[in-house]
Amino acid sequence: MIAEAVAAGVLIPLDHAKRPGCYLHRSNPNDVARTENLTMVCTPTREEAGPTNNWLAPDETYAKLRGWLGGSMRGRTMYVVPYIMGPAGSPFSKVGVELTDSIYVALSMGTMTRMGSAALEMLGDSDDFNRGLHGTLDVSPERRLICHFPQDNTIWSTGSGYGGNALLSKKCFALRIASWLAREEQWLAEHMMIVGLESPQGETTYVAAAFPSACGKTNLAMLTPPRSMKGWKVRTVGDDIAWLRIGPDGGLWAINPEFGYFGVAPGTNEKSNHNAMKMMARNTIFTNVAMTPDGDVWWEGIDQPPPENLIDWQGRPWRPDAGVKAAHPNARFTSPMRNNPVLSPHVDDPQGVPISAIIFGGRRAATVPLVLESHDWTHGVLMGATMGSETTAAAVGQVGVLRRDPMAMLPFCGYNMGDYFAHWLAMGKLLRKPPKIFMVNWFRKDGDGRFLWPGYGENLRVLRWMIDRIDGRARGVEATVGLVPDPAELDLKGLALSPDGLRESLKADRGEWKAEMAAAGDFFRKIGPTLPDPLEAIRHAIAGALDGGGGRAAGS
Ligand code: GTP
Ligand code: SPV
Ligand code: MN
Repeated sequence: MIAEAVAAGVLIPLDHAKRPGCYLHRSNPNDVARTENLTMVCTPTREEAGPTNNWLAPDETYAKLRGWLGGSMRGRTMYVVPYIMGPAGSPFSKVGVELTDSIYVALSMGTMTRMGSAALEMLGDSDDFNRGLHGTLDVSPERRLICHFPQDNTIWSTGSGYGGNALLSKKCFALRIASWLAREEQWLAEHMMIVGLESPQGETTYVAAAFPSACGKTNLAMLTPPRSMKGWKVRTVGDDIAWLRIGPDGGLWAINPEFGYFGVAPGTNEKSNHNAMKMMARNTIFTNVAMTPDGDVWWEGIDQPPPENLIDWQGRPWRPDAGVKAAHPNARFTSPMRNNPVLSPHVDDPQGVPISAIIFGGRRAATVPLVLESHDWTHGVLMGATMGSETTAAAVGQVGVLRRDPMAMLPFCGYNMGDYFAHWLAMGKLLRKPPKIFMVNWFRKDGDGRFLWPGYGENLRVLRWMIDRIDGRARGVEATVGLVPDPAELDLKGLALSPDGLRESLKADRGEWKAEMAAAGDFFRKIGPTLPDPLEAIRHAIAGALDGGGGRAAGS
């Protein structure tokens, strides 16, 4: 199939001495990221999809897409792609079958999922599988729609060949449809990375983090500890999606349903993510990166000067003074997880790994401190439900616009957002050993627009404070909107950070948080009648405490 894709010009071989088994794919320039405005939840009623999703009526939508798809694969090869999300045989796992006329999609699914006979074996005679139908058509935005039919466990996607629009296992099944199934079956399908943090004493703490697209999940999942933290080991379980269930111990257990990483290339370099650079040294499909004249890859932030005669992501000659980017800002690598040098040995465990902390975070130039701990589960759900983040190139549209992105699931929740919040609260009641919930922000800026916190590997310092809180070694300081670290509780050895800079990054400013809680209130009004009362009650109490100058506002 690779040879066929090369012959068809879908894949361009890279230099196999430098990058064995690696290929470049250039997508249609009109098709370079998820299209949220063309993504639909097709439930019988509009209310089931809720106010944050685009909705279309199922019958009419099936009919319309049937019209577009009819005959569209004539003369093309149709690939039948059976796959498992999750380890084979795990009670967490689910089977899907995607029909696609894109060889790029079929090959990518082979890296991103456990594809092939294992899936057919697991399925057996059952008809309990996700039905995915993907037709590339003529890659016209006029005939592009990504439609989810949760009641039918079905996804039909047309007119796009890119990432989350076309690899139906990923956002479409493992998040939108799975979130629907998870509510029915009392579990959670979340846009979260999963990582194990092993202390020098050999104790491993697992945390799961929900950040919006292109806000740092892959990087956090495979970070290299700072030099001063010898003896700490970071082990990746997942980099994008977590399926979480309540275990026999009453705690939350997580698997990564995927088998590979579809990661953001720009900004990835030896310093920021050494492990990712190693991972993509072989058996990787690069999409929309720039190509060097000697058959290697290049992108902005790779930390190497661009060689002469670079070819840009659209296949055109590029020069540094061209004033345009050589790689698309949403250029990606598709690598097998087995290539990750710090892959967790527990990644195939059928029962998953036990989660001690859930972390919410976004891209916030202001307001949100480096880290904030919630007072309890309900307050933590409020943190997730009201989190904001600046938009990125992972989706079509303006970049850098602040929007509410609850639990990083705004584009991925397959049902009514208010009902989703209620499901989170209900899960909290069922958990006898709930994880702690934190919020983080690696992206706060100073007055000159520079990041206050160095980020990447240094983020382990923040994760260690969380572990100290979980194990009862750190106390934290009450800041009305949550608990922040006492600066003395952070291990800052070997880090060049001014005391002023640290104070600035840890600050929860009363005025900024009043505005934040007001914005949260506006968002809650948009959710409408399905919004659970306890969330509005805590939001109101915090807003009141900020007004009145009181101390602790939220709590059980
Ligand atoms: P999706 O795959 O779209 O869900 O993205 P993601 O959440 O996995 O984000 P990823 O780790 O790929 O990071 C996205 C961009 O943010 C890349 O350009 C990174 O280099 C950059 N980034 C990641 N972590 C940090 C950090 O701690 N600080 C700063 N300043 N940038 C970061
Ligand atoms: C994201 O946008 O969150 C991604 C990339 O992980 S895509 O698969 O295109 O959705
Ligand atoms: Mn993602």
